[in-house]
Amino acid sequence: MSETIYALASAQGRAGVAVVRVSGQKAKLALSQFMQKDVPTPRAAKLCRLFHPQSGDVLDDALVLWFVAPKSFTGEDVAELHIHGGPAVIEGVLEALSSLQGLRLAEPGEFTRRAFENGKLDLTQVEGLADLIESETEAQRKQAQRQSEGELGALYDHWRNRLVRSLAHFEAELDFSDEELPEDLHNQVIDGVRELHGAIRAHLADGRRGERLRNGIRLAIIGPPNAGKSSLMNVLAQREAVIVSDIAGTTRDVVEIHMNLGGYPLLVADTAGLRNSTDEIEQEGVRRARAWADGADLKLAVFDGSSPTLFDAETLKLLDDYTLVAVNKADVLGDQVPDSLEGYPVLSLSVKSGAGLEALLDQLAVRVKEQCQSQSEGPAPTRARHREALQRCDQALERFLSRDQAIHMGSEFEAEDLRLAARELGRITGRVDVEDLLDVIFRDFCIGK
Ligand SMILES: Nc1nc2c(ncn2[C@@H]2O[C@H](COP(=O)(O)OP(=O)(O)OP(=O)(O)O)[C@@H](O)[C@H]2O)c(=O)[nH]1
Ligand SMILES: [Mg+2]
Repeated sequence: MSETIYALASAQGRAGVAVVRVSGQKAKLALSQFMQKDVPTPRAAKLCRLFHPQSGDVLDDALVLWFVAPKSFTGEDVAELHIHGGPAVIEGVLEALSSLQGLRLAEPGEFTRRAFENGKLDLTQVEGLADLIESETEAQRKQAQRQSEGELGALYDHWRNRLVRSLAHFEAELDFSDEELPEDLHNQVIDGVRELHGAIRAHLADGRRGERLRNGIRLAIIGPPNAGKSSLMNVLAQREAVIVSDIAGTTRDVVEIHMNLGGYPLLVADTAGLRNSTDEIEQEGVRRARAWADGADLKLAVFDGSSPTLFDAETLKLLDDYTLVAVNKADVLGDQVPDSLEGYPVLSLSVKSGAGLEALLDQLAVRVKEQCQSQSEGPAPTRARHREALQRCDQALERFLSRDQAIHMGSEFEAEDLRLAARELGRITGRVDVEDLLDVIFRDFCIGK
């Protein structure tokens, strides 16, 4: 019998309401002792006075919810106490719970672990729930919500079931004679696996959109010194986040800010102006600028409209398909800003007057959306863990299919590849071989901390 656990389910600190959750076989006894009467009707809020089970002192007036196993978050009997959210009230209730025999404080993530172990959630749903709690923008919330509802897990389960069926048919071929099996079974298995392989390939070819949306798009502002990169950064941050000056080479460190652009999360970095310098610290700044730009999802190249060279060579070298080009200080240049540069459309910008800023943000929003939005209707993998398992599944299917064409006969060897592929899909949802994954997934999970 697992122990009964309790913990503050809401955040630490003062608030109007705090929620304490109790889960396990002793939850019913604990709740009735707190209420000094029978537990209320399940799944209906009940306002009642809570007493200390030992001293009989009044603890608080609370809204109590009672859930009977298995219809609860953890799948066990669960009591939820919605108490006043002051530190002393919370402390008093937790202390009173600790005074009851057979109850103990939950480990971080333990409620969710029990929900998983009792089959209430699969691993992708657990991750989706964690992402929902972490989500900061609308698009992130939507993705996390879909995942926590089980959309991604259901897809992988469906694929896994198809593979297991193919495997069963394939193994039947090894064990039975041709006369005992339906005609053309072999080809049916191969066709089914080939089709599934294609679907997994397409799912993987999503350009990491799900992962990007979860982590936020990394945007590097690059360009020559004095172009107005830090000035632009401050406008985006809506505060004086970085130092601006007319001395070329002001910014040295990479400074990052989080931004919500039309519901999509953006991590924007202001970087040192790119130039060859003899100053050791500036050299390091330029090195860091290049490194950040190298790992960025998008780059915004800002050129100095007041500079005689305008398009400096160091920045030109870094332009690629994921770069937006802007010429700043249009207030100085006026209509001399060219429309395009080496095939890149050029945005005319004046951070000082605000001209062109809106167009820049619009263009940026389009690019960010492109990088996050799935091209297919279905859900996208949202973690490296999903992608890596899918890649191993893809490789196993690839081996299976290429070998079959060469030999065209079933063998134990080939069945093993199908088994491997199914196992990799199972690892994503936690259907098989999960022990080594559990700790990693639950460790940082904050529900029930
Ligand atoms: N006229 C004009 N000046 C600007 C504009 N934007 C920025 N500046 C000025 O250009 C100078 C350099 O601005 P910064 O934002 O520090 O430039 P930076 O690109 O960060 O420069 P480094 O950090 O040295 O690489 C400052 O004096 C700004 O006030 C603009 O749109 N028009
Ligand atoms: Mg700067």
